[in-house]
Amino acid sequence: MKTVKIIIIALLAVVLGSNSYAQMHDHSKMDMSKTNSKMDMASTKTETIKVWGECETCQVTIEKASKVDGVSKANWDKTTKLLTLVYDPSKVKSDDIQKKIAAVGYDTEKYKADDKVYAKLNACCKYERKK
Ligand SMILES: [Cu+2]
Repeated sequence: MKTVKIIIIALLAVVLGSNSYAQMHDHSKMDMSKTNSKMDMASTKTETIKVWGECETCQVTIEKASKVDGVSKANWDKTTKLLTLVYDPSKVKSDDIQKKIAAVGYDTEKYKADDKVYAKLNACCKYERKK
């Protein structure tokens, strides 16, 4: 009985594992076409802006701050420091999103975070500030 359970669990793990892999795989493939069709339909804009930051905590904070009304996608890469935004320009402006990010302590291309807010960031998040 015990062995059966183990086999079932092992099988489940394999099935689930390959499933999520397939989904991830499909997702990346579909992503391009999705973005394109979305652009045609709802006239969304894809924009990449530089946002200064350090780690995963920064990523969470930056992406959370970016997701204002009209933003359908916000992905920040801690290595490249690039934030990819997909948003509806009729609802929100890039500047508004950048202001939100600056408000939580992160410098963007156009807006600088308040020194006081920056000072309150976690030690690991103290990125090197732009001049
Ligand atoms: Cu951080």
